[in-house]
Amino acid sequence: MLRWFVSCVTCAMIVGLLAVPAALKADRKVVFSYRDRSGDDVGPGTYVYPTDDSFSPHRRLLDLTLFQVALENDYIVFSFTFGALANPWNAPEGFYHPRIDLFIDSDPSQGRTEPLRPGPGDSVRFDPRHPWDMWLRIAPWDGAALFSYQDDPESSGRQQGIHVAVANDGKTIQVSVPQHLMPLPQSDWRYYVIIGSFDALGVDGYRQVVPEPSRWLIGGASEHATSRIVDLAAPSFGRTQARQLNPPRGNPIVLYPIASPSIAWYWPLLILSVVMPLLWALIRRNRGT
Ligand SMILES: [Ca+2]
Repeated sequence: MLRWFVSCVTCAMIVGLLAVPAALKADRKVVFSYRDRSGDDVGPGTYVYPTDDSFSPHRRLLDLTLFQVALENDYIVFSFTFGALANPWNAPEGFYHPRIDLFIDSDPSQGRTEPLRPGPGDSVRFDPRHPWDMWLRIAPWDGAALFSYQDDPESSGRQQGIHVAVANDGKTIQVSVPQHLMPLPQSDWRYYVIIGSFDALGVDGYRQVVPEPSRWLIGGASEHATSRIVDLAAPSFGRTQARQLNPPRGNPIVLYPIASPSIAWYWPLLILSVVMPLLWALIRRNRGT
């Protein structure tokens, strides 16, 4: 009976592993997908939207719910889905509120552990094990550009050929980067997805966060380690958004990247595939068969 059970589990694992590539067969090939928690557009837990009517309904406009990376024709398409999008000032890209930074660690042997510019926050740092080497800056009014970690902070980055638009669902920002501007995404790439509130007059386009909200400023800042990050792609357990954005007093904010779901998904299977046969052998030995 036990042997039959172990055989079934092993077969299920093999079928599951084979099924993953088959699911990706489409014109647009999704190579990375990450669902972020809904309703956590509150930074470390205390942030509230500015009070001006242009931020109505004062929630969900900066709430990342899904991040995807896909290959389509000659482009790498980065998609950021929000609880809602609005365009009260008629930006040509079709959205106004989100100010998105995507930092990519494609090669752990090189990169930076702090942002090229202090937009996300003066004390924001990145996991030293995963320094970023590419930065995709996204903002309305032609604010999208691709940078390398070796660029000068005053550099304008690479903008030519990058397209930014809102998808038909009305709540997804799609950024298409020509494949000649960056290498093809690999399964071991790590991503830092940072969401702030766009402000043309802010620090690199990030709206300021202060203790009390005002017509144009976000409220809820604490006395220490305040960032301008309203939402962050982060797990619901362990290194959560609240935990990353609330460091112990006197310490910098350290961000941790999200990894390919395939890596996270395979680990339990690999462990199971080792543990189950060992368990089976142990039981057989104790039974003396
Ligand atoms: Ca979210």
